[in-house]
Amino acid sequence: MNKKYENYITLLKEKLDDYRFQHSLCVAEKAVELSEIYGADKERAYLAGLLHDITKNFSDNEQLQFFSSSAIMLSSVEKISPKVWHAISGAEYIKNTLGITDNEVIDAVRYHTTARADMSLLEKIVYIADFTSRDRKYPDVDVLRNIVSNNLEDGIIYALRHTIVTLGGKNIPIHPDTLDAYNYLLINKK
Ligand code: DGI
Ligand code: FE
Ligand code: FE
Repeated sequence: MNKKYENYITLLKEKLDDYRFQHSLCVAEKAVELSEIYGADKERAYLAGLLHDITKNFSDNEQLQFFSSSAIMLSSVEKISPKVWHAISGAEYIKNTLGITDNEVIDAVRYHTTARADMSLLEKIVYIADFTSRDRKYPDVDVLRNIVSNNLEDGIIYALRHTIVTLGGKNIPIHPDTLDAYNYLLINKK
Protein backbone atom coordinates (compact mmCIF):
# COMPACT_ATOMS: atom_id res chain seq x y z
CA MET A 1 0.00 0.00 0.00
CA ASN A 2 1.15 3.58 0.12
CA LYS A 3 3.34 5.83 2.25
CA LYS A 4 0.71 7.22 4.57
CA TYR A 5 0.62 3.91 6.44
CA GLU A 6 4.36 3.87 7.15
CA ASN A 7 4.04 5.48 10.58
CA TYR A 8 1.35 3.01 11.61
CA ILE A 9 3.49 0.11 10.44
CA THR A 10 6.43 1.44 12.46
CA LEU A 11 4.18 1.75 15.51
CA LEU A 12 2.84 -1.79 15.06
CA LYS A 13 6.36 -3.15 14.89
CA GLU A 14 7.09 -1.47 18.23
CA LYS A 15 3.92 -2.60 19.97
CA LEU A 16 3.53 -6.15 18.67
CA ASP A 17 5.62 -9.30 18.71
CA ASP A 18 6.85 -10.51 15.36
CA TYR A 19 4.10 -13.10 14.86
CA ARG A 20 1.36 -10.53 15.61
CA PHE A 21 3.03 -7.91 13.42
CA GLN A 22 3.10 -10.26 10.42
CA HIS A 23 -0.48 -11.33 11.16
CA SER A 24 -1.61 -7.68 11.10
CA LEU A 25 -0.02 -7.14 7.68
CA CYS A 26 -1.70 -10.33 6.40
CA VAL A 27 -5.14 -9.30 7.73
CA ALA A 28 -4.76 -5.88 6.08
CA GLU A 29 -3.88 -7.57 2.79
CA LYS A 30 -6.83 -9.99 3.06
CA ALA A 31 -9.21 -7.15 3.95
CA VAL A 32 -8.20 -5.35 0.74
CA GLU A 33 -8.66 -8.54 -1.30
CA LEU A 34 -12.17 -9.02 0.14
CA SER A 35 -12.97 -5.33 -0.44
CA GLU A 36 -12.24 -5.83 -4.12
CA ILE A 37 -14.71 -8.73 -4.26
CA TYR A 38 -17.45 -7.16 -2.12
CA GLY A 39 -17.07 -3.47 -3.01
CA ALA A 40 -15.84 -2.01 0.28
CA ASP A 41 -13.48 0.94 0.64
CA LYS A 42 -9.99 -0.53 0.24
CA GLU A 43 -8.16 2.20 2.15
CA ARG A 44 -10.38 1.82 5.20
CA ALA A 45 -10.18 -1.96 5.00
CA TYR A 46 -6.39 -1.81 4.87
CA LEU A 47 -6.17 0.59 7.82
CA ALA A 48 -8.63 -1.36 10.00
CA GLY A 49 -6.91 -4.65 9.12
CA LEU A 50 -3.52 -3.18 9.96
CA LEU A 51 -4.61 -1.80 13.33
CA HIS A 52 -7.15 -4.43 14.45
CA ASP A 53 -4.82 -6.13 16.98
CA ILE A 54 -2.85 -3.03 18.02
CA THR A 55 -3.35 -3.66 21.76
CA LYS A 56 -3.15 -7.47 21.55
CA ASN A 57 0.21 -7.57 23.33
CA PHE A 58 -0.91 -5.48 26.31
CA SER A 59 -0.74 -7.61 29.47
CA ASP A 60 -4.03 -8.26 31.27
CA ASN A 61 -3.00 -5.67 33.84
CA GLU A 62 -2.25 -3.11 31.16
CA GLN A 63 -5.64 -3.79 29.57
CA LEU A 64 -7.44 -3.26 32.86
CA GLN A 65 -5.47 -0.11 33.63
CA PHE A 66 -6.22 1.20 30.16
CA PHE A 67 -9.96 0.59 30.70
CA SER A 68 -9.95 2.35 34.00
CA SER A 69 -8.01 5.37 32.67
CA SER A 70 -10.39 5.54 29.66
CA ALA A 71 -13.48 5.18 31.90
CA ILE A 72 -14.53 2.02 30.05
CA MET A 73 -16.86 -0.25 32.04
CA LEU A 74 -16.80 -3.95 31.22
CA SER A 75 -19.93 -6.12 31.28
CA SER A 76 -19.98 -9.19 33.51
CA VAL A 77 -19.14 -11.49 30.58
CA GLU A 78 -16.34 -9.17 29.44
CA LYS A 79 -14.80 -9.09 32.91
CA ILE A 80 -14.16 -12.84 32.73
CA SER A 81 -13.20 -12.88 29.00
CA PRO A 82 -9.66 -11.49 28.67
CA LYS A 83 -9.47 -12.61 25.03
CA VAL A 84 -12.04 -10.00 24.01
CA TRP A 85 -10.29 -7.12 25.80
CA HIS A 86 -7.94 -6.19 22.96
CA ALA A 87 -10.86 -5.41 20.63
CA ILE A 88 -12.37 -3.01 23.17
CA SER A 89 -9.04 -1.39 24.04
CA GLY A 90 -7.89 -1.40 20.40
CA ALA A 91 -10.87 0.68 19.26
CA GLU A 92 -10.33 3.13 22.12
CA TYR A 93 -6.59 3.28 21.40
CA ILE A 94 -6.90 4.10 17.70
CA LYS A 95 -9.53 6.72 18.50
CA ASN A 96 -8.00 8.53 21.44
CA THR A 97 -4.29 7.75 21.24
CA LEU A 98 -3.83 7.67 17.45
CA GLY A 99 -6.55 10.26 16.78
CA ILE A 100 -8.37 8.22 14.14
CA THR A 101 -11.79 9.79 13.59
CA ASP A 102 -13.29 7.38 11.05
CA ASN A 103 -16.05 5.62 13.01
CA GLU A 104 -16.32 2.83 10.46
CA VAL A 105 -12.67 1.95 11.01
CA ILE A 106 -13.04 2.28 14.79
CA ASP A 107 -16.09 -0.05 14.80
CA ALA A 108 -14.36 -2.58 12.54
CA VAL A 109 -11.60 -2.84 15.16
CA ARG A 110 -14.10 -2.82 18.03
CA TYR A 111 -16.10 -5.78 16.71
CA HIS A 112 -13.33 -7.80 15.06
CA THR A 113 -13.28 -10.44 17.85
CA THR A 114 -16.95 -10.95 18.79
CA ALA A 115 -18.69 -9.58 15.71
CA ARG A 116 -22.18 -8.13 16.42
CA ALA A 117 -25.67 -8.02 14.93
CA ASP A 118 -26.15 -5.93 11.78
CA MET A 119 -22.47 -5.33 10.98
CA SER A 120 -21.36 -2.88 8.32
CA LEU A 121 -19.62 -4.30 5.25
CA LEU A 122 -16.27 -3.12 6.64
CA GLU A 123 -16.91 -4.79 10.02
CA LYS A 124 -17.75 -8.05 8.23
CA ILE A 125 -14.66 -7.88 6.07
CA VAL A 126 -12.26 -7.24 8.95
CA TYR A 127 -13.92 -9.93 11.09
CA ILE A 128 -13.52 -12.60 8.42
CA ALA A 129 -10.15 -11.36 7.10
CA ASP A 130 -8.86 -12.09 10.62
CA PHE A 131 -9.96 -15.74 10.22
CA THR A 132 -8.78 -16.27 6.65
CA SER A 133 -5.56 -14.24 6.32
CA ARG A 134 -2.51 -15.86 4.71
CA ASP A 135 -0.86 -16.61 8.08
CA ARG A 136 -3.81 -18.65 9.45
CA LYS A 137 -3.21 -22.38 9.62
CA TYR A 138 -6.07 -24.34 11.22
CA PRO A 139 -7.59 -27.50 9.67
CA ASP A 140 -10.64 -25.93 7.94
CA VAL A 141 -9.00 -22.71 6.82
CA ASP A 142 -9.15 -23.48 3.10
CA VAL A 143 -12.78 -24.59 3.39
CA LEU A 144 -13.59 -21.25 5.05
CA ARG A 145 -11.53 -19.26 2.50
CA ASN A 146 -13.52 -20.90 -0.25
CA ILE A 147 -16.88 -20.11 1.39
CA VAL A 148 -15.81 -16.51 2.00
CA SER A 149 -14.81 -15.99 -1.63
CA ASN A 150 -18.34 -16.99 -2.69
CA ASN A 151 -20.52 -15.60 0.09
CA LEU A 152 -19.32 -13.27 2.84
CA GLU A 153 -22.25 -13.90 5.20
CA ASP A 154 -21.99 -17.69 4.89
CA GLY A 155 -18.32 -17.41 5.81
CA ILE A 156 -19.13 -15.33 8.88
CA ILE A 157 -21.82 -17.80 9.99
CA TYR A 158 -19.29 -20.63 9.64
CA ALA A 159 -16.67 -18.73 11.67
CA LEU A 160 -19.16 -17.72 14.36
CA ARG A 161 -20.42 -21.28 14.65
CA HIS A 162 -16.85 -22.52 15.01
CA THR A 163 -16.18 -19.97 17.76
CA ILE A 164 -19.43 -20.70 19.63
CA VAL A 165 -18.89 -24.47 19.48
CA THR A 166 -15.22 -24.25 20.50
CA LEU A 167 -15.78 -21.85 23.39
CA GLY A 168 -18.88 -23.75 24.52
CA GLY A 169 -16.91 -26.99 24.53
CA LYS A 170 -14.35 -25.46 26.86
CA ASN A 171 -16.81 -23.91 29.30
CA ILE A 172 -15.78 -20.41 28.17
CA PRO A 173 -18.51 -17.74 28.21
CA ILE A 174 -19.83 -16.58 24.85
CA HIS A 175 -20.16 -12.84 24.46
CA PRO A 176 -23.76 -11.73 23.72
CA ASP A 177 -22.49 -9.86 20.64
CA THR A 178 -21.20 -13.17 19.23
CA LEU A 179 -24.59 -14.85 19.71
CA ASP A 180 -26.42 -11.79 18.40
CA ALA A 181 -24.23 -11.78 15.27
CA TYR A 182 -24.91 -15.47 14.64
CA ASN A 183 -28.68 -15.22 15.19
CA TYR A 184 -28.95 -12.03 13.14
CA LEU A 185 -27.24 -13.60 10.14
CA LEU A 186 -29.43 -16.72 10.30
CA ILE A 187 -32.64 -14.71 10.70
CA ASN A 188 -31.74 -12.44 7.79
CA LYS A 189 -30.28 -15.12 5.51
CA LYS A 190 -31.36 -14.70 1.90
O1 DGI B 1 -6.69 -11.55 18.02
P1 DGI B 1 -6.70 -12.76 17.12
O2 DGI B 1 -6.06 -13.96 17.78
O3 DGI B 1 -6.13 -12.49 15.77
O4 DGI B 1 -8.21 -13.18 16.86
P2 DGI B 1 -9.53 -12.67 17.64
O5 DGI B 1 -9.47 -11.22 17.91
O6 DGI B 1 -10.69 -13.19 16.85
O7 DGI B 1 -9.46 -13.40 19.04
C1 DGI B 1 -9.70 -14.77 19.11
C2 DGI B 1 -9.91 -15.15 20.55
O8 DGI B 1 -11.05 -14.48 21.08
C3 DGI B 1 -10.13 -16.64 20.71
O9 DGI B 1 -9.32 -17.09 21.80
C4 DGI B 1 -11.57 -16.76 21.09
C5 DGI B 1 -11.87 -15.41 21.72
N1 DGI B 1 -13.27 -15.05 21.54
C6 DGI B 1 -13.92 -14.80 20.38
N2 DGI B 1 -15.23 -14.61 20.59
C7 DGI B 1 -15.42 -14.73 21.93
C8 DGI B 1 -14.18 -15.01 22.54
N3 DGI B 1 -14.02 -15.22 23.86
C9 DGI B 1 -15.13 -15.15 24.62
N4 DGI B 1 -15.00 -15.36 25.93
N5 DGI B 1 -16.37 -14.89 24.12
C10 DGI B 1 -16.57 -14.67 22.77
O10 DGI B 1 -17.70 -14.47 22.35
FE1 FE C 1 -7.85 -9.87 17.57
FE1 FE D 1 -6.17 -10.74 14.58
